[in-house]
Order: sequence, then C-alpha cells, then structure tokens
Amino acid sequence: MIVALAGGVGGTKLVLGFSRLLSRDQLTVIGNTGDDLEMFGLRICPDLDTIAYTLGGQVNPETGWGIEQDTFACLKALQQLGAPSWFNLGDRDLATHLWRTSLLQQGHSLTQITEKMCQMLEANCRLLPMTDSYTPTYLVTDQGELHLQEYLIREKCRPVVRDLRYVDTETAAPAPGTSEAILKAEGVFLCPSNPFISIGPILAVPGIRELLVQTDTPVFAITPIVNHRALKGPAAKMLEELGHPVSPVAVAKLYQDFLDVFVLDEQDAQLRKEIEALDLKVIVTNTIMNDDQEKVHLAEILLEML
Ligand code: FO1
Repeated sequence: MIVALAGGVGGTKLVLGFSRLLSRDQLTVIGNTGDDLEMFGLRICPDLDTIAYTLGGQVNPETGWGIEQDTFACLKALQQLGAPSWFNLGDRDLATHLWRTSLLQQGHSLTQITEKMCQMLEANCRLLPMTDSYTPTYLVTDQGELHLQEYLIREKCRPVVRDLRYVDTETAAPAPGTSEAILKAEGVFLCPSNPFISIGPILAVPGIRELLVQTDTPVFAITPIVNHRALKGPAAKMLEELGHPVSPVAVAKLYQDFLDVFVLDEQDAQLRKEIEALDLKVIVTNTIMNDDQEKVHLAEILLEML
C-alpha cells in the first residue's frame, strides 16, 4: 500500500498513473482541502473533485478540472442577477456541491461523503480529505488577504504574495484513516503539486508532518519545478515572492526534515549533487506527464524505485 499526498491538476496526473497500476486497497490518496471554498451556501472541494472526476473518467480533459462537456446555464443566470460569477461552476459540477453540502448538513463527514463519491464515480483509489474540518488557505498579498481561489481565479495570480495562512488548521485533526495509512504505507509520495498551496496545507494539519518525520517509511517528493518553471500554476512566482530561489533545490529544502528521496527532472540533472548534499537520495527521470502513458510510466518508475 502506498500513500500519495496530492493537490489539484498537476498532482492528479501522478495519482492517475498510480491508479492504473494499483488496486483501490493499494492506493490511498490524501487530498488537499485548503482550496475549499463556501459559495452560495455550498461547500466546494476543488482538489478532491479533480481527483475523483479524473479517476472516474469524467474530468474535462482541456482544463484538468470540472466535468467534461459541462454546461454553464446556472452560472449565466447568476451573472444576470449580478451575483459573483468569477468561479466557473458547471451545472453538473454544481450537483456534486449540492449533494455534498446537503450530506454535510445532515451530519455526514467529508471523509464519508468523499468515500461515497469515489464509489459512485468508480474512482479507483481510497481518497481521504486531509481533515474533516474547513481550513481554507488565505494568502497575505500586496492587495490584502485573499482566499486562495480569489487569488488564483478572480485576481489571476497577479497580487504579490507575502505570506500564507492555513486558517483554523491549529485545531483541525487529520481525517480518520490518514494517520493509519501513513503508518502502514510502504511508501509515501508527495505529488508534483505546489508546495505552498497544495502540499503545505496538508502538512499544516497537526500530526501529519510529525508522522512523516517519525515514520521509517520512505518519503518521496516529485519536483513541481522544472527548468526554472512551474509545471502548472503559480509555484515559481510564489517561490520567488516568498524569498526562495525558483529551483527544485528550494522545494527539497521545504521538505528536508522528513524527506528521503527527491525526484528531479532530467532537464535539471545538474542539480543532483546539490540535493544529495541535503542528505537526500535523488532519482533523475522525465517527470513531465503529457499523456496517460507518461503518467503510468512515471508511476511505474517510482514504484520500482520503492
Ligand atoms: N480553475 C480556473 O482556472 N477557473 C475557474 O473558474 C475554476 C473553477 C473551478 C470550479 C470547480 C472546481 O472543482 C475547480 C475549479 N477550478 C477553476 C480549478 C481550481 O481553482 C484549481 O485548479 C485548484 O483549486 C488548484 O488546485
């Protein structure tokens, strides 16, 4: 059994690779819920949905999030009413948020709802939210404090990021099953996701980082930075604005206290020695996953190395 820590679209590529090689019982995914937002009274969990839609074969292949061939009639009607419409909620996607919110209101936990969703969508993994609590990520920027989705979508990542706040994580507990999964795992993989907004919120849940430090299980991180650029999203911009070099070495340092193996892209092979000097093992391979075959291939290499 392996555990993958994953954020949104980038991390889900590797999760899909693992899911094609392993059975549901062999793959536990701990998903970031720091991206979650509450809008129109609905609880929206973009990263959990991205993973479930992708593994269930429903995801919009053009965006990597949302549902394939979804329509936006509700969004257009909201626009007409002058309601906020910067977050593109599709009609079918809205069904997920309606269903999830009503179950939460009836007292079901996010863990239970996510398990049911994966079962109904036939998503081949055990998907656990990092916590059952609502712990949204806020960014302290030159334009004030913004919810992560406001920064990503409404403000198109333009504000300068000064700091991050993982709101209410101090009192949150890891979701049931997460700690046991990490302790039982033969390997833990940090997917190639943004270290600040995708992996950072998971590590901020009290107990998760500590477990990774304590466990003898090998912990791998796959680089989200290749050739000075982020594979997806604002990771490079954030590294720079938060005072780090835009380099896989900076990402390795963020995880150094618990990491065993860093997976570097072959385009950055010259950085191997610098990362080995952090007392980490280094694997150099092609980490760019342009199609499903490459996703499965990287997953295969990682499982072989394990
Ligand atoms: N990403 C966008 O770039 N624009 C959107 O309007 C948008 C809406 C959206 C709705 C539901 C959902 O599950 C995801 C959505 N995403 C959208 C993706 C999401 O903002 C991010 O990719 C993740 O939160 C980052 O992991």
